[in-house]
Amino acid sequence: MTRKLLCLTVSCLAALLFAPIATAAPPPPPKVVPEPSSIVTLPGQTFTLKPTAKIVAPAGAAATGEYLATLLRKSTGFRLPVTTTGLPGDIRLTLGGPQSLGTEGYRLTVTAVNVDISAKAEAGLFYGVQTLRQLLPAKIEAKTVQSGPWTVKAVTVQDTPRYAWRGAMLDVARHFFPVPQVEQYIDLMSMYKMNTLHLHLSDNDGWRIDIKSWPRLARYGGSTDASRGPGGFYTQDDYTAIVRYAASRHVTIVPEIDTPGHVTAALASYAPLNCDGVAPPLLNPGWSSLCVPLDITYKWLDDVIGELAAITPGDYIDIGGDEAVNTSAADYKYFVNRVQAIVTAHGKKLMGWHQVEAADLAGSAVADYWGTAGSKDDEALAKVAQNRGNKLVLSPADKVYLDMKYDASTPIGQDWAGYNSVRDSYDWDPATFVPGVADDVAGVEAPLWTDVFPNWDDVQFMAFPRLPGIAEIGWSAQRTHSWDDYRVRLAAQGPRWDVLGVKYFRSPEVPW
Ligand code: TNX
Repeated sequence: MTRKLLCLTVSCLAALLFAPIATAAPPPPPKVVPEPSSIVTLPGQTFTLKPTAKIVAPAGAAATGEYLATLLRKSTGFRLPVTTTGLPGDIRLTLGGPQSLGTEGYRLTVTAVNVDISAKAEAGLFYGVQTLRQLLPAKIEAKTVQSGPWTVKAVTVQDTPRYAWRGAMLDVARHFFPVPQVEQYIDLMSMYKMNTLHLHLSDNDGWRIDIKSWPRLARYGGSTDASRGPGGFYTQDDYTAIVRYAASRHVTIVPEIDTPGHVTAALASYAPLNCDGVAPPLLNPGWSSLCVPLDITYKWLDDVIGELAAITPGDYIDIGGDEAVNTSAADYKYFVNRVQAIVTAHGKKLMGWHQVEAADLAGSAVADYWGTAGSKDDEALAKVAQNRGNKLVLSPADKVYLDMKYDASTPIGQDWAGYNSVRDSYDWDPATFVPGVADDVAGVEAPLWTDVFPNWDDVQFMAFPRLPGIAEIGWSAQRTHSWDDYRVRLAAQGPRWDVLGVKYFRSPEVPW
């Protein structure tokens, strides 16, 4: 009775009338990986890319404009000229926006009329383009002309990364993968807003970068691989091509020459590098070490690092430093200190696996942490890094090692760090993984060791679908973290990979 009476008032009747509209759930947000900081859908509006559309980009963003146009031209068949003035119906890139966007953040606004991406810097525009790509139908990824319509639901995205270092590592030493495959990896990682590719260029099984002053390293040391196959190496021009291609996708290359262990290919190539002056055979089984007391060791390293630094625009040279099983603790420390001086003399900063913290590192060094959860020795070295001001890149083996099997039924891969399911690789927080060092974490890295993967299909199968989860850990705010939500967004990537020809694992954890 009271209710009825109350509802005789105007406001109550109005409320009853409009209640269904006011409480209607907004359409679900589009499925983007990594999850943006904020994504709001504008109900009822859709943008359609027409054959007459242009890409509007100021001079400072012409490269991103061309990148986007190249991507869209293949599948739409549209001309999509890149110009500096636009009309309704165009995709417009603008350099500007609030300082809070930083160098990698962007704003993306899609209305029925235009698509607008703005950012403070070109990297931000590039990431806005990656988000737009995922808002378009999956067939936008096709290399041949497909039929539209090319629609995008209206949306406003504002997005900045959690961490500055979002990396992948590819081991091209155990098995060699030529330039086009590395470029494909760069394309796929940058699609998920990763910005650093660490290349493991040398190991026991092979030396993969030509060093002109020591030509046998690549020609002999690179002449086989962990499967006793033919191996291979990058010429310096090849490497430069990779560096340039990476830069065009806002990816920095960090080259690694693993020392003082993991060096059989080098020791086999040059007898004088051995303490006894005798070169071991290629693929000699067991642990190896450079000869720490010999002067030639440092002359050689100065040449190698000097040539590599000269063709590496990034700040870091990675000197490895892991598993120096055949080197005494005293020798190890002396060695890393000397190599650090060489790296510095060539204008670079040192990066290494976290064991390098046993030496006297400068504050600018970065440690790649590959310890597993709760490993006290490793955590102690992370503390050393923290006290020195060294930043940590987290690559925990029991979370993100992409050479670990997904589960017991995975036909290829390793399991010494356990199985890394799709969920495992996503469901962790870099701020708490190593206790007490949250502020010293620069970001994450997903290593793909190729000891047991001779084929590129194997690499793709191990990386996908785990790599995008690690990209999301690096990019997205912790408050957005949700496995239940993520697995649905991840599933939406499958059709894109199908079109791109990526050989991914159709994990039963993901609702494909
Ligand atoms: C450990 S992780 C290694 C690599 C192997 C990998 C295999 C690290 C720094 N060293 O040499 O390829 O395990 O999972």
